Amino acid sequence: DGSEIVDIENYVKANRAQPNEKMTGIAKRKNVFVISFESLQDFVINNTVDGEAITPFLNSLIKESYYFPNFYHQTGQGKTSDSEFLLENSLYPLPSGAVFFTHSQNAYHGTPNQLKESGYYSAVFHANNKSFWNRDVMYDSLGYDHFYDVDSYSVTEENSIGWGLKDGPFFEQSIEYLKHMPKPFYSKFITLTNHFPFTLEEEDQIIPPWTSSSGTLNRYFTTVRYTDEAVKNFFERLKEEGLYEDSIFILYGDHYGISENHNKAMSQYLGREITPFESAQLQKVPLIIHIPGQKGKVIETVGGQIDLKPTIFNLLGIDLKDDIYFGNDLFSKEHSNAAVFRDGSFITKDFVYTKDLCYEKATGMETDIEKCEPYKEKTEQELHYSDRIIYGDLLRFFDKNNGTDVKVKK
Ligand code: GP9
Ligand code: MN
Repeated sequence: DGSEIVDIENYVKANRAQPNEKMTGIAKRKNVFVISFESLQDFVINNTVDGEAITPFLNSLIKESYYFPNFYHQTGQGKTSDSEFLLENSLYPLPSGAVFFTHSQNAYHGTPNQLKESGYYSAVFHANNKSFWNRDVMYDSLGYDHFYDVDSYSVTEENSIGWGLKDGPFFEQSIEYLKHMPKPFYSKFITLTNHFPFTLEEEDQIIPPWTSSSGTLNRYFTTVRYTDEAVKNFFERLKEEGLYEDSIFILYGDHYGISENHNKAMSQYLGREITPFESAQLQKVPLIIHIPGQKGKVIETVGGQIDLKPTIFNLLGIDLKDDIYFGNDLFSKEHSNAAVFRDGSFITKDFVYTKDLCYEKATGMETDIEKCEPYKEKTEQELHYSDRIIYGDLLRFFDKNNGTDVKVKK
């Protein structure tokens, strides 16, 4: 029924952080580039392997961007699609299965739909089959105007590896479409080369694979380095085409790339044991918000992909008002400074809760479970409410959004 939505409405209202007013509208009517980096974890940022920088371009971009070193992925079995779901709705993906498959026909207040009311055109760029992760259906529900899928790209044996078109030609071929795109636009680019099993031909290897016992981790550094270069070239091309100045760039990792099966090699690389406490911290993915003309700043707030949408909307100066969403503006002083994982684990400023144990963040030492208890209850409540919205298709009872005409299906 519709009454459950009232409880949820009250919960999100009570947990709403006032967005940072200094940031409100600083990117008003700018084009938005979201770049979702396949399997990019934060530990490679500002780091080296055998003396070579792994992400030299991102490292330099960070110096002129807002960088969030305590930002976490919150995905489940839906992997990339879950990160997209978090981005577009500020709702959590499901505890099992992929919401892109199981609930693609629900009523959503997707970012593309909502931005339409402010005159934005929206497009996704991803060189895979359109039906992978049921994207073609879900993108309609979210309100995307166009999906540049694999059929929009010239894919040959030479320009492909592993999952398909390499990131270099992917970005290069996207330029032509961008040149003719109605403005302002909201665009999302999903990279592919840095996907397990992280294969790359020798001629594309800017740094060689590492030498640990895990071939997966060894190759990972090489494919991350490749994608970093591809994005560097993309930025150069955007500048050449006059598409850079009037735009903002939201770059983030979609989820982990190196699973716990590679703990031995990871521990060799990081020089410390990979405990459950460390494993939780390894779920950090980079978040870089680049606004041309703005100085660089590191923002230590603990947050996650659930926060992307309200953060972006505040930068664009579009008020989400009383809409139902669980994230908060990452620039807000009132942000809870916490990130909830899909399995019920969570990280706050002071604690890490994972595998039924509570750890002190500063020391990594196990501590009284009571210290984590209040956050544990809130985490469970929040995940439960988000799940209820999806299972009950509850947003169909709730079409309030900023007084705008959000499409409500059925
Ligand atoms: C597939 C790409 C990778 O199109 O998004 O998906 P993943 O396996 O990471 O979910
Ligand atoms: Mn992925």
